[in-house]
Parts: sequence; structure tokens; C-alpha cells
Amino acid sequence: MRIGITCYPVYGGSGVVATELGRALAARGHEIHFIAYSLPFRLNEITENIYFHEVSVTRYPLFDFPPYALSLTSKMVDVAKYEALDLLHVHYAIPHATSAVLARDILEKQSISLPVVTTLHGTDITIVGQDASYAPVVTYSINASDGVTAVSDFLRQETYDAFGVEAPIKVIPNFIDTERFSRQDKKHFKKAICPADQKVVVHVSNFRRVKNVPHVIEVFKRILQEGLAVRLLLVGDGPDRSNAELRARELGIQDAVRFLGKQDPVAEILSIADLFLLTSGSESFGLAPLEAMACGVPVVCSDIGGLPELIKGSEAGYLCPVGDIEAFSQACIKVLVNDELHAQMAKRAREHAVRHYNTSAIVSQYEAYYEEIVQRKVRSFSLPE
Ligand code: GMT
Repeated sequence: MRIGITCYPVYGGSGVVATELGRALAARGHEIHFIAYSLPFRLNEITENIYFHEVSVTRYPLFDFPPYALSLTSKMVDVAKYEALDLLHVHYAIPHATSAVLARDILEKQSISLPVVTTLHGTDITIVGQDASYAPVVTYSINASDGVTAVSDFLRQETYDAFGVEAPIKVIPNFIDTERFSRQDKKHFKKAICPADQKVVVHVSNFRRVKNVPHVIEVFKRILQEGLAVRLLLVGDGPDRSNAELRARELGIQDAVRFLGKQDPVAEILSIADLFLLTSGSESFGLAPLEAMACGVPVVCSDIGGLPELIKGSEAGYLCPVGDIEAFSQACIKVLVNDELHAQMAKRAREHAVRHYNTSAIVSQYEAYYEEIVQRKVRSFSLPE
């Protein structure tokens, strides 16, 4: 198939999933056309079957706010028409689903069929999408998509509860390349970071408010108070980073905490981790803990959103109530002090990721769904009005 993919190309789970999906589909022989405002950050090598079309936004003195969604729509029309796309798959509803639906309708007037699949990822539904300035458009765009997927049962239900959505939503969970995300021997790195062989707690996120990163610092302080030799590595960057840095200094624990910023070699960092910690206030799936689990790292995460679907029953870690610093701290300490429990959890984490979230199984689900949507569209397109 010839498939167009639109996503946010910057750091973030939805862009990662979209890019990895495109790469996996290309490896299966599909022709993939990424349409975005810059090259998706994990698309950093030349790959057969993968093309990139940059959306450039024309500036004009009248435009205080250049209408990116319209430039994106025009690029979608252009790529779909001249690359003869069979389907357009957009990740994150705002504004991608809206642009895609508009592009499809423009092409329909030219008797060109372009089925649109929208994948809902998280805050497009749980937070920003519910803002009055977006909600009616989000609802319309989801209902008007030819196919809709959500990354967890939680997100599917939330979409029905929060919006007037009638469209059927298929749950296709996120996935992971379990070869790339596997524990590697990184003794030198570990020695450089932890000269006294301290244990390592890792947090990875985009440091947005919803991630509650200052809570990670609070929890870590309590772990240190327990007398454990441990270091905290924080990977990523975003609006709450300076608050977290400030809090670490206020608590006097800055020497045990390292902010690594945005990093590509996440698997290498996870390879020296003893525990992954995520204190989010909302999380529709939790790609970051899945990456940790694939690297054999036990996880302690918020009992919220799609995280229970990922973690419950896996014996890979613990879920704690959002904001309950004491519960998080106790859970972390439990994992860090008991070597036998830790080894068991690490093993279970890896097994769970490989068994349920490997690329091959999940990409096949997307392929089957594309076929279904294209067939349905072909039938409706050829029906007389
Ligand atoms: O919705 C967002 O915050 C953006 C998105 C992203 O691009 O990082 O994150 C969401 O999508 C990821 C991939 O499906 C999920 O793993 C994250 O749980 C989800 N984030 C939230 O729900 C906060």
C-alpha cells in the first residue's frame, strides 16, 4: 500500500509510535510518505520506501497566527494526489485529523478516494481536546474519519465519555522494537555515572505539567532518606524541568540527581537502570514505561489512565495513587532493597513487553485495519449517490 503518515515530528510518544510504525510498514514493503513540518526525529537514516514531505507555512503580514492546519491540508492533498496514496494515517487529533478530513473532502470533489485513519494518543482527548476552543472540531474530525484507533481501552472509553463521538473506535496498543530496546552491557557508562556502584532510578518524559516531575524529586528524596545508595537520572526536557531542578536544589539532593536533557540513546540509559519511575497525573498508554520494561527494568507508575492495562498482571512493578508520595516511595524502596524481587520483576517486565507489545504483532493489526478501511471506502465510493 501507499500510506501517508502525519504526526508531531518532535520528541513525544505519538511521534515515536508514528515513526516506528512507518519504518515497520516500510520494512514490510509498503511505501510510506511522512507529511510533517520537520523530519520526525527518529527518522534519521535513509530508508528505502520512506519519503518525507515537509509542510512549509507561508507567512503573511496579516497572519498573527499562520494557519498551519491549512498548509498541512494542502500538502496532504498534493501528496495524496501525486503519490497516489491508498490511505492517510494521522496521529494525534489536533489538528491532524481535521486537516486530513478536509484534504479527503477536497480530493473527493476530484473523484479521488483517500480514506483517513485517525489514531488518538492522549492529551488530544484527555486534556487539550476537551478545551472549548477545540472540542467541537475534535468531535467532528473523529466522527468524520473513516477509521479511528485509540492506544488503550481507557482512551477509547474517555473519547466516548468526553465527546459526542459515535464512530466505532478500535483499540490498537503501542508497541516496541524489543531488539533495540533490550538490556545492553553498559558497564563503562554505569561506572561513569555511579562510581560507587549506586543503584539507578530513571525517569523519562517531556516534562509537561501532566507528568508531575517534581513528584519524582520528592519520591527520590524519601528513597535517599532511607539510606539507599542511589542516583536519579531524568531524561527529556520541557516546561517543568526548571521546577524540578529547583526542587532538587531546595531539598539539597542535587548531587544525587542528573538531568540529562533530550537523549536519543534511551535504551542505553535504561540499560543501567534498576527502576523506572513515572508519577503522571494522566497517561493514556505509557510508552516510556513500556520501553523500560523491554529493557528489563521494573516500573513504579501512577495508577491512572492506560497504565493499569500495561502493568497490571505483569508482575513488572507497582501502581500507586496519583500524588501519593509516600506510596510511591515505599513501592520504590521495596523494589530497590530486595534483590530477589527485583530480579523476578525485571524478568517479568521483559517477558511481558516481548509477549504482548512486540512490533510484529501490533503492526499486523494496523495492516489488517487499513485493509478493512480501504475496502469499506472502495465500496462506499463506488456506490451511486
Ligand atoms: O497526548 C500527549 O501528551 C502526547 C503524546 C505524545 O506525543 O507524547 O503522549 C501520549 O501518547 C503516547 C503514545 O501513544 C502515550 O504513550 C502517552 O501515554 C500519551 N500521553 C498522555 O496521555 C499524557
